[in-house]
Amino acid sequence: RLEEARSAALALIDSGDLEQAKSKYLGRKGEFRQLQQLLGKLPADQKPEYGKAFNQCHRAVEDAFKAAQAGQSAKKPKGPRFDLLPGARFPVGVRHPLIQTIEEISDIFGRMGFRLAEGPDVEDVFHNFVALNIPDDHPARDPRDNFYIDDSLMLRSQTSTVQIRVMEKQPPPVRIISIGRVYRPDTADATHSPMFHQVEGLYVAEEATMADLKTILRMFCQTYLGEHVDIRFRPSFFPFTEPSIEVDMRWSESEDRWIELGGAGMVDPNVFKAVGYDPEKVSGFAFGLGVERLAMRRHDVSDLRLFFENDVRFLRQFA
Ligand code: FA5
Repeated sequence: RLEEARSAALALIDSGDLEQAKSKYLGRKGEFRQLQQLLGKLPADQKPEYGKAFNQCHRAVEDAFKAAQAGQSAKKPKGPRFDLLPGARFPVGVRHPLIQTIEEISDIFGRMGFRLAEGPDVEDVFHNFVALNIPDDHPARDPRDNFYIDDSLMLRSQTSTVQIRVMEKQPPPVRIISIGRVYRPDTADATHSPMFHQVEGLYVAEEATMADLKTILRMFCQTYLGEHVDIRFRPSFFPFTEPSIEVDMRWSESEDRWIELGGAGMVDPNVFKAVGYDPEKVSGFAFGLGVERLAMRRHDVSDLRLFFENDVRFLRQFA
Protein backbone atom coordinates (compact mmCIF):
# COMPACT_ATOMS: atom_id res chain seq x y z
CA ARG A 1 0.00 0.00 0.00
CA LEU A 2 2.89 2.29 0.78
CA GLU A 3 4.44 1.69 -2.66
CA GLU A 4 1.10 2.29 -4.35
CA ALA A 5 0.58 5.54 -2.48
CA ARG A 6 4.01 6.70 -3.46
CA SER A 7 3.71 6.12 -7.19
CA ALA A 8 0.16 7.48 -7.36
CA ALA A 9 1.09 10.62 -5.46
CA LEU A 10 4.19 11.20 -7.56
CA ALA A 11 2.15 10.77 -10.72
CA LEU A 12 -0.31 13.44 -9.55
CA ILE A 13 2.49 15.81 -8.69
CA ASP A 14 4.07 15.15 -12.09
CA SER A 15 0.84 15.98 -13.83
CA GLY A 16 0.84 19.31 -12.03
CA ASP A 17 -2.32 18.74 -9.99
CA LEU A 18 -0.91 19.83 -6.66
CA GLU A 19 -4.31 20.50 -5.07
CA GLN A 20 -5.34 16.88 -5.55
CA ALA A 21 -1.97 15.54 -4.46
CA LYS A 22 -2.24 17.54 -1.30
CA SER A 23 -5.76 16.59 -0.30
CA LYS A 24 -5.54 12.94 -1.32
CA TYR A 25 -2.08 12.10 -0.05
CA LEU A 26 -0.39 14.78 2.00
CA GLY A 27 -3.27 16.52 3.77
CA ARG A 28 -4.63 15.97 7.25
CA LYS A 29 -6.97 13.21 6.09
CA GLY A 30 -4.67 11.99 3.30
CA GLU A 31 -3.33 8.55 2.62
CA PHE A 32 0.01 9.10 4.31
CA ARG A 33 -1.65 10.17 7.53
CA GLN A 34 -3.65 6.92 7.53
CA LEU A 35 -0.58 4.86 6.73
CA GLN A 36 1.21 6.52 9.62
CA GLN A 37 -1.57 5.58 11.98
CA LEU A 38 -1.19 1.92 10.96
CA LEU A 39 2.30 2.12 12.36
CA GLY A 40 0.91 2.25 15.89
CA LYS A 41 -0.97 -0.97 15.46
CA LEU A 42 1.96 -3.09 14.22
CA PRO A 43 3.71 -5.67 16.43
CA ALA A 44 6.81 -4.17 18.00
CA ASP A 45 9.32 -6.16 15.92
CA GLN A 46 7.90 -4.86 12.63
CA LYS A 47 7.73 -1.23 13.69
CA PRO A 48 11.29 -0.10 12.91
CA GLU A 49 11.33 -1.58 9.41
CA TYR A 50 7.92 -0.26 8.46
CA GLY A 51 8.67 3.09 10.08
CA LYS A 52 11.78 3.50 8.00
CA ALA A 53 10.03 2.60 4.75
CA PHE A 54 7.19 4.96 5.61
CA ASN A 55 9.51 7.87 6.33
CA GLN A 56 11.39 7.35 3.07
CA CYS A 57 8.24 7.30 0.94
CA HIS A 58 6.68 10.20 2.77
CA ARG A 59 9.76 12.35 2.46
CA ALA A 60 10.21 11.56 -1.24
CA VAL A 61 6.63 12.62 -1.97
CA GLU A 62 6.87 15.72 0.18
CA ASP A 63 10.12 16.82 -1.47
CA ALA A 64 8.63 16.32 -4.93
CA PHE A 65 5.57 18.32 -3.86
CA LYS A 66 7.65 21.22 -2.56
CA ALA A 67 9.84 21.28 -5.65
CA ALA A 68 6.78 21.33 -7.91
CA GLN A 69 5.21 24.07 -5.80
CA ALA A 70 8.35 26.22 -6.05
CA GLY A 71 8.45 25.63 -9.80
CA GLN A 72 4.82 26.68 -10.24
CA SER A 73 5.04 29.85 -8.21
CA ALA A 74 8.21 30.85 -10.06
CA LYS A 75 6.42 30.43 -13.38
CA LYS A 76 3.32 32.34 -12.37
CA PRO A 77 3.95 36.01 -13.15
CA LYS A 78 2.84 38.10 -10.19
CA GLY A 79 3.00 41.61 -11.62
CA PRO A 80 1.28 43.08 -14.62
CA ARG A 81 1.63 40.95 -17.75
CA PHE A 82 3.35 43.54 -19.85
CA ASP A 83 6.88 44.81 -20.11
CA LEU A 84 7.52 48.26 -18.68
CA LEU A 85 9.91 49.78 -21.17
CA PRO A 86 12.36 51.30 -20.75
CA GLY A 87 13.14 49.88 -17.29
CA ALA A 88 13.15 52.60 -14.67
CA ARG A 89 16.19 52.16 -12.44
CA PHE A 90 15.81 53.02 -8.77
CA PRO A 91 18.76 55.02 -7.53
CA VAL A 92 20.46 52.94 -4.85
CA GLY A 93 22.41 54.89 -2.25
CA VAL A 94 25.89 54.01 -1.05
CA ARG A 95 27.22 54.24 2.46
CA HIS A 96 29.12 57.47 2.96
CA PRO A 97 32.88 57.03 2.42
CA LEU A 98 33.62 58.33 5.93
CA ILE A 99 31.29 55.73 7.45
CA GLN A 100 33.04 53.05 5.41
CA THR A 101 36.40 54.40 6.63
CA ILE A 102 35.28 54.43 10.26
CA GLU A 103 34.08 50.83 10.05
CA GLU A 104 37.30 49.67 8.48
CA ILE A 105 39.43 51.47 11.06
CA SER A 106 37.53 49.92 13.97
CA ASP A 107 37.82 46.52 12.29
CA ILE A 108 41.59 46.76 12.02
CA PHE A 109 42.08 47.93 15.60
CA GLY A 110 39.51 45.38 16.74
CA ARG A 111 41.71 42.63 15.35
CA MET A 112 44.60 44.08 17.35
CA GLY A 113 42.51 43.80 20.52
CA PHE A 114 41.26 47.40 20.86
CA ARG A 115 37.70 47.70 22.13
CA LEU A 116 35.47 50.54 20.88
CA ALA A 117 34.64 53.28 23.43
CA GLU A 118 32.50 56.41 23.18
CA GLY A 119 32.18 59.87 24.62
CA PRO A 120 29.82 62.82 24.08
CA ASP A 121 30.30 65.51 21.40
CA VAL A 122 29.14 68.14 23.89
CA GLU A 123 31.83 67.87 26.52
CA ASP A 124 32.83 69.67 29.70
CA VAL A 125 36.01 71.64 30.08
CA PHE A 126 37.25 69.14 32.65
CA HIS A 127 37.40 66.25 30.16
CA ASN A 128 38.53 68.34 27.19
CA PHE A 129 41.31 70.23 29.03
CA VAL A 130 41.73 69.98 32.83
CA ALA A 131 42.14 66.21 33.16
CA LEU A 132 44.37 66.24 30.08
CA ASN A 133 46.89 68.44 31.89
CA ILE A 134 46.03 71.52 29.81
CA PRO A 135 46.30 74.44 32.28
CA ASP A 136 43.95 77.43 32.46
CA ASP A 137 46.22 79.78 30.60
CA HIS A 138 47.15 77.35 27.81
CA PRO A 139 46.64 78.78 24.30
CA ALA A 140 44.71 75.62 23.26
CA ARG A 141 41.86 76.89 25.45
CA ASP A 142 41.54 80.17 23.56
CA PRO A 143 37.86 80.97 22.83
CA ARG A 144 38.86 81.78 19.25
CA ASP A 145 40.11 78.21 18.79
CA ASN A 146 37.15 76.40 20.36
CA PHE A 147 33.38 76.23 20.20
CA TYR A 148 32.35 77.06 23.76
CA ILE A 149 28.72 76.72 24.75
CA ASP A 150 29.21 78.39 28.14
CA ASP A 151 31.94 78.57 30.78
CA SER A 152 32.01 74.85 31.42
CA LEU A 153 30.59 73.25 28.26
CA MET A 154 31.95 73.06 24.73
CA LEU A 155 31.95 70.99 21.54
CA ARG A 156 34.93 68.72 22.10
CA SER A 157 38.04 69.78 20.19
CA GLN A 158 39.67 66.34 20.35
CA THR A 159 38.70 62.73 21.06
CA SER A 160 41.34 62.59 23.82
CA THR A 161 38.37 63.34 26.10
CA VAL A 162 37.41 59.68 25.75
CA GLN A 163 40.74 58.58 27.28
CA ILE A 164 39.63 60.30 30.49
CA ARG A 165 36.07 58.97 30.34
CA VAL A 166 37.29 55.39 29.94
CA MET A 167 39.94 55.56 32.69
CA GLU A 168 37.47 57.16 35.11
CA LYS A 169 35.23 54.13 34.68
CA GLN A 170 37.62 51.19 34.67
CA PRO A 171 40.87 50.13 36.29
CA PRO A 172 43.91 49.25 34.14
CA PRO A 173 44.69 47.51 31.83
CA VAL A 174 43.02 49.52 29.05
CA ARG A 175 43.06 48.94 25.32
CA ILE A 176 40.47 51.08 23.53
CA ILE A 177 39.92 53.18 20.46
CA SER A 178 37.25 55.80 19.99
CA ILE A 179 36.14 57.30 16.70
CA GLY A 180 34.01 60.40 16.52
CA ARG A 181 33.43 63.99 15.54
CA VAL A 182 35.45 66.88 16.86
CA TYR A 183 34.97 70.61 16.31
CA ARG A 184 37.36 73.53 15.83
CA PRO A 185 36.78 76.96 14.27
CA ASP A 186 39.42 76.19 11.60
CA THR A 187 38.96 77.71 8.17
CA ALA A 188 38.00 75.01 5.69
CA ASP A 189 40.66 74.22 3.10
CA ALA A 190 41.96 71.16 1.26
CA THR A 191 43.12 69.50 4.51
CA HIS A 192 40.95 71.20 7.19
CA SER A 193 37.29 71.32 8.14
CA PRO A 194 35.63 72.92 11.21
CA MET A 195 34.01 69.56 11.93
CA PHE A 196 36.05 66.44 11.35
CA HIS A 197 36.67 62.99 12.82
CA GLN A 198 39.46 61.59 14.92
CA VAL A 199 40.35 58.09 15.93
CA GLU A 200 41.76 58.03 19.43
CA GLY A 201 43.69 55.11 20.86
CA LEU A 202 44.68 54.42 24.45
CA TYR A 203 46.78 51.56 25.75
CA VAL A 204 47.55 51.26 29.46
CA ALA A 205 49.37 48.32 31.00
CA GLU A 206 52.04 47.53 33.56
CA GLU A 207 54.55 48.30 30.91
CA ALA A 208 54.07 50.04 27.59
CA THR A 209 56.82 51.56 25.49
CA MET A 210 57.31 54.08 22.72
CA ALA A 211 58.41 51.15 20.54
CA ASP A 212 54.99 49.49 21.08
CA LEU A 213 53.28 52.75 20.11
CA LYS A 214 55.27 53.16 16.92
CA THR A 215 54.73 49.52 15.97
CA ILE A 216 50.97 49.76 16.45
CA LEU A 217 50.79 52.95 14.38
CA ARG A 218 52.94 51.50 11.62
CA MET A 219 50.95 48.26 11.54
CA PHE A 220 47.68 50.14 11.40
CA CYS A 221 48.83 52.43 8.58
CA GLN A 222 50.20 49.54 6.54
CA THR A 223 46.98 47.58 6.96
CA TYR A 224 44.68 50.47 6.10
CA LEU A 225 46.79 52.32 3.53
CA GLY A 226 48.87 49.46 2.09
CA GLU A 227 52.30 47.93 2.69
CA HIS A 228 54.03 50.56 0.59
CA VAL A 229 52.92 53.55 2.67
CA ASP A 230 55.70 55.75 4.05
CA ILE A 231 55.27 56.87 7.66
CA ARG A 232 57.55 59.16 9.63
CA PHE A 233 57.61 60.22 13.27
CA ARG A 234 58.66 63.66 14.48
CA PRO A 235 59.24 64.80 18.07
CA SER A 236 56.41 67.06 19.20
CA PHE A 237 54.60 68.34 22.27
CA PHE A 238 51.19 67.65 23.82
CA PRO A 239 50.37 68.48 27.48
CA PHE A 240 48.88 65.00 28.00
CA THR A 241 51.79 62.95 26.64
CA GLU A 242 55.51 62.92 27.42
CA PRO A 243 57.40 62.33 25.26
CA SER A 244 55.17 63.25 22.31
CA ILE A 245 55.44 62.61 18.61
CA GLU A 246 53.63 63.55 15.44
CA VAL A 247 52.97 61.08 12.63
CA ASP A 248 53.18 62.05 8.97
CA MET A 249 52.39 60.02 5.90
CA ARG A 250 53.89 60.54 2.49
CA TRP A 251 51.21 61.69 0.07
CA SER A 252 52.29 59.41 -2.78
CA GLU A 253 55.22 57.19 -3.66
CA SER A 254 56.49 59.59 -6.30
CA GLU A 255 56.11 62.88 -4.42
CA ASP A 256 58.18 64.26 -1.58
CA ARG A 257 55.07 65.73 0.04
CA TRP A 258 54.13 64.76 3.60
CA ILE A 259 50.82 65.25 5.32
CA GLU A 260 50.27 65.25 9.07
CA LEU A 261 48.18 62.33 10.22
CA GLY A 262 48.07 62.74 13.97
CA GLY A 263 49.68 63.13 17.36
CA ALA A 264 50.72 60.52 19.89
CA GLY A 265 52.93 59.84 22.87
CA MET A 266 53.40 58.22 26.24
CA VAL A 267 50.59 59.12 28.66
CA ASP A 268 51.72 61.91 31.01
CA PRO A 269 51.79 60.94 34.74
CA ASN A 270 49.54 63.93 35.50
CA VAL A 271 46.80 62.39 33.35
CA PHE A 272 47.02 59.14 35.30
CA LYS A 273 46.78 61.13 38.54
CA ALA A 274 43.68 62.98 37.29
CA VAL A 275 41.82 59.68 36.86
CA GLY A 276 43.16 58.01 40.00
CA TYR A 277 45.67 55.65 38.36
CA ASP A 278 49.05 55.23 40.06
CA PRO A 279 51.72 56.45 37.59
CA GLU A 280 54.30 54.36 39.45
CA LYS A 281 52.39 51.19 38.63
CA VAL A 282 51.19 51.67 35.06
CA SER A 283 52.41 53.16 31.83
CA GLY A 284 50.63 53.78 28.57
CA PHE A 285 50.53 55.36 25.19
CA ALA A 286 47.87 57.29 23.30
CA PHE A 287 47.34 58.53 19.78
CA GLY A 288 44.84 60.67 17.87
CA LEU A 289 44.64 60.48 14.08
CA GLY A 290 42.63 62.46 11.51
CA VAL A 291 40.04 60.16 9.92
CA GLU A 292 39.44 62.36 6.83
CA ARG A 293 43.18 62.50 6.18
CA LEU A 294 43.35 58.70 6.26
CA ALA A 295 40.43 58.42 3.85
CA MET A 296 42.03 61.02 1.56
CA ARG A 297 45.29 59.13 1.36
CA ARG A 298 43.58 55.78 0.89
CA HIS A 299 41.28 56.92 -1.91
CA ASP A 300 43.57 59.53 -3.43
CA VAL A 301 41.15 62.39 -2.69
CA SER A 302 43.01 65.68 -2.91
CA ASP A 303 40.45 67.90 -1.16
CA LEU A 304 38.97 67.00 2.22
CA ARG A 305 35.91 69.22 1.66
CA LEU A 306 34.61 66.72 -0.89
CA PHE A 307 33.66 64.43 2.01
CA PHE A 308 31.21 67.03 3.30
CA GLU A 309 29.76 68.46 0.10
CA ASN A 310 27.74 65.31 -0.61
CA ASP A 311 27.92 65.64 -4.36
CA VAL A 312 26.46 62.34 -5.56
CA ARG A 313 28.96 62.17 -8.42
CA PHE A 314 31.67 61.96 -5.75
CA LEU A 315 29.78 59.68 -3.37
CA ARG A 316 28.83 57.18 -6.09
CA GLN A 317 32.48 56.33 -6.60
CA PHE A 318 32.49 54.61 -3.20
CA ALA A 319 29.88 52.01 -4.10
C1 FA5 B 1 45.20 66.23 18.75
O1 FA5 B 1 44.04 66.52 18.57
C2 FA5 B 1 45.63 65.35 19.89
N1 FA5 B 1 44.49 65.11 20.74
C3 FA5 B 1 46.22 64.05 19.34
C4 FA5 B 1 46.84 63.20 20.39
C5 FA5 B 1 46.11 62.17 20.95
C6 FA5 B 1 48.13 63.43 20.82
C7 FA5 B 1 46.67 61.36 21.93
C8 FA5 B 1 48.70 62.65 21.80
C9 FA5 B 1 47.96 61.60 22.35
P1 FA5 B 1 46.05 67.55 16.64
O2 FA5 B 1 45.44 68.83 16.99
O3 FA5 B 1 47.39 67.58 16.00
O4 FA5 B 1 46.21 66.59 17.90
O5 FA5 B 1 45.06 66.76 15.69
C10 FA5 B 1 45.28 65.42 15.30
C11 FA5 B 1 44.99 65.21 13.84
O6 FA5 B 1 43.68 65.61 13.51
C12 FA5 B 1 45.85 66.05 12.90
O7 FA5 B 1 47.10 65.48 12.71
C13 FA5 B 1 45.03 66.01 11.64
O8 FA5 B 1 45.22 64.79 10.95
C14 FA5 B 1 43.63 66.06 12.18
N2 FA5 B 1 43.12 67.42 12.13
C15 FA5 B 1 43.38 68.45 12.97
N3 FA5 B 1 42.65 69.54 12.64
C16 FA5 B 1 41.91 69.20 11.57
C17 FA5 B 1 40.92 69.86 10.75
N4 FA5 B 1 40.53 71.11 11.01
N5 FA5 B 1 40.34 69.18 9.74
C18 FA5 B 1 40.69 67.89 9.49
N6 FA5 B 1 41.59 67.20 10.21
C19 FA5 B 1 42.20 67.84 11.25
